[in-house]
Amino acid sequence: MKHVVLNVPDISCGHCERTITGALKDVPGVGSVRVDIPGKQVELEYDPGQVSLDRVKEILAEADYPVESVAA
Ligand SMILES: [Cu+2]
Repeated sequence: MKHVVLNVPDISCGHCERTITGALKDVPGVGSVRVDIPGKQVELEYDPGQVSLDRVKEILAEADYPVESVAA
């Protein structure tokens, strides 16, 4: 599993958190998802053999939470 932290500036509240975790949790290859609301970041684990980081970014963009940059 790879670990990544994404900067998602549109995160503002618990609703955002639920939308994001809901969009990602059932995606094959995505492990744990953590949303840091004050930090406006999404931290997740994924298996690059099953899902690409580009695909994760696409899913977030489709959920109206575009990724500004990769933090770590
Ligand atoms: Cu919100």
